Amino acid sequence: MNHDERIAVQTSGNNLKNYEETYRSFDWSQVEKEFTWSQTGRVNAAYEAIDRHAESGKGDKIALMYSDPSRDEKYTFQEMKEKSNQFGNVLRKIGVHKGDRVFIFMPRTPELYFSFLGTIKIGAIVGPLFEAFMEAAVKDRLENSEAVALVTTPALLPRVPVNELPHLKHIILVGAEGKLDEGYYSFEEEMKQASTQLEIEWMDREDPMLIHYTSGSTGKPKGVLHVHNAMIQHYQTGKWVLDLQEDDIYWCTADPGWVTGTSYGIFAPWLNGVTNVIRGGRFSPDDWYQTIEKNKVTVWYSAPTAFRMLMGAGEEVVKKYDLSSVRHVLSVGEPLNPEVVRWGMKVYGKRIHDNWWMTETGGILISNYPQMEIKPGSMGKPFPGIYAAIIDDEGNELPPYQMGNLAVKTPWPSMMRQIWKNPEKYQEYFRIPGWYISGDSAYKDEDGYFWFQGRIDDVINTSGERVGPFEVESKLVEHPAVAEAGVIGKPDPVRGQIIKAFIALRSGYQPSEELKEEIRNFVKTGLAAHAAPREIEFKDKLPKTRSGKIMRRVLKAWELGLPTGDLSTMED
Ligand code: 6R9
Repeated sequence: MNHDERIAVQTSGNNLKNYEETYRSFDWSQVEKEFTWSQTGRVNAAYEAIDRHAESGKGDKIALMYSDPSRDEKYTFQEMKEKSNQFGNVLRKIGVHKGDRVFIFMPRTPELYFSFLGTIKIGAIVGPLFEAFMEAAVKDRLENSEAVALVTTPALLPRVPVNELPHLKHIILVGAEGKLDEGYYSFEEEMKQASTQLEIEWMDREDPMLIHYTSGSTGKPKGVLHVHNAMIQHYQTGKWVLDLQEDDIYWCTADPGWVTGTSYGIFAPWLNGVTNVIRGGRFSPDDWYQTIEKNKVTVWYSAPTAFRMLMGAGEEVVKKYDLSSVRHVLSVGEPLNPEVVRWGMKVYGKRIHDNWWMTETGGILISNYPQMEIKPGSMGKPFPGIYAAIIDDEGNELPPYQMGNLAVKTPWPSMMRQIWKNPEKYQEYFRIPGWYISGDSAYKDEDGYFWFQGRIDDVINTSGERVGPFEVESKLVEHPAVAEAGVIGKPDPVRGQIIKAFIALRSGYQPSEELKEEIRNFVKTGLAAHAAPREIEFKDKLPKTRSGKIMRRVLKAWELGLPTGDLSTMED
């Protein structure tokens, strides 16, 4: 990586005036006075996100602008308040209580958001699932969480093995027709009968709120539990990282099945009282740019996989649309290749601000801020109130440029509070006292920017040289023939490991031995001889998660003929 390449500050963010100074002086207790518990000692994140604005003069402001190929709807904060109240009443009527788990398994539609907020309002714990999950994935999650209620659609219902889930008593169907069996309810009918007034369940800030399942490299998916207190972090990162301001039109492209789609697709924008754009349906470059143009999106939060696909679709598509409303662009989920950052500058005339966090961290911990120079390829610097470091396996902090465990001093407001019914797994993250161990490897440069290298188990050791797969992948995608690349270490009797690259070619390029040689030389001359992949295999597609992460562990398992582990989050 080039540690000296910098992109100067260009959007002058209004919210965080001076990063360094704020970093020195900020502490989280400064945020708490925003919320009801500063007066009452009790709180509810859904109330703070929606009702608080409806009750303080913003009732008529648009909260949700929803569109998909067949629907186009807008809801004000007042309407969101009423709809979520109604749903809360529906749950109470059928006998759902505080602390019960309510899962939502349906496409991104307004009903998903009403249900999500209504569940939280009555103090139940919400669990959003990707609509693309198949039966085994749905079953694992509902079984482990012992969910009592599920919101879904008739089309998805066949993937819910109801008879094998003894705890699941209530199924609320969105869009059902005709008479329903006992235990099944029509969302529309129940909502019609429900009052728009609701007694909010006032919670302790440490009460559970949300479960996201996330896959590790082995075993079943883990249920990461978040509490109401997380809102402090959602709110403040919304201010300083997303740079949300009163008149913003904000679009986060993530599905609520992924943590980005809840922390930053629901909480951060609404806690800040900002208009939130939600787009259902599938990805297509034209539809996406059109969404920006039509809604006059000002802040756009997406992921490297999407930016790479947009880059692949080329500049001509961009020219068809007016994207001039966009002020601030952000990315999370995977390393953001420098090439993509440069492309963003060239084509959008905007910096793409990378940031780093995880399902387990609940909110952004490291980021590039609008007021800061960007070093392409770096995830940026720790958020005020967060102390991040590179440590060795004994907990010693390492000097600049040494690769090690990316770790964070505990606690912070949105840190997970449990792995559902799995305390041993939870403890593994905190095995070095005082630290959360992320499982990512990274290093820090002398200016305090963090550089991602890979998951700890992805880091390659070839002839004694440690190579981060991301660095090699980033060089590979700079080659004009390469659309995407996944790099793994393959066991080798002489070198320990050799570097193997799986490559999806851009359209118009044919696999050939000459091309392999050319790509290998490109890395050799552009990065380092020891970092050049000795083996290259062309693939039509690389295995990816639904949130767009290249699944290196799957590539590795394929290569070694080993079991691939849990694949429920893999894209079709
Ligand atoms: C929010 C989210 C977490 C893992 C994380 C890391 C990778 C996320 C990244 C990044 C490089 C970034 N990751 N952001 N890698 N640069 N800016 O993605 O949560 O789905 O739980 O994934 O994603 O490996 O440990 P989650």
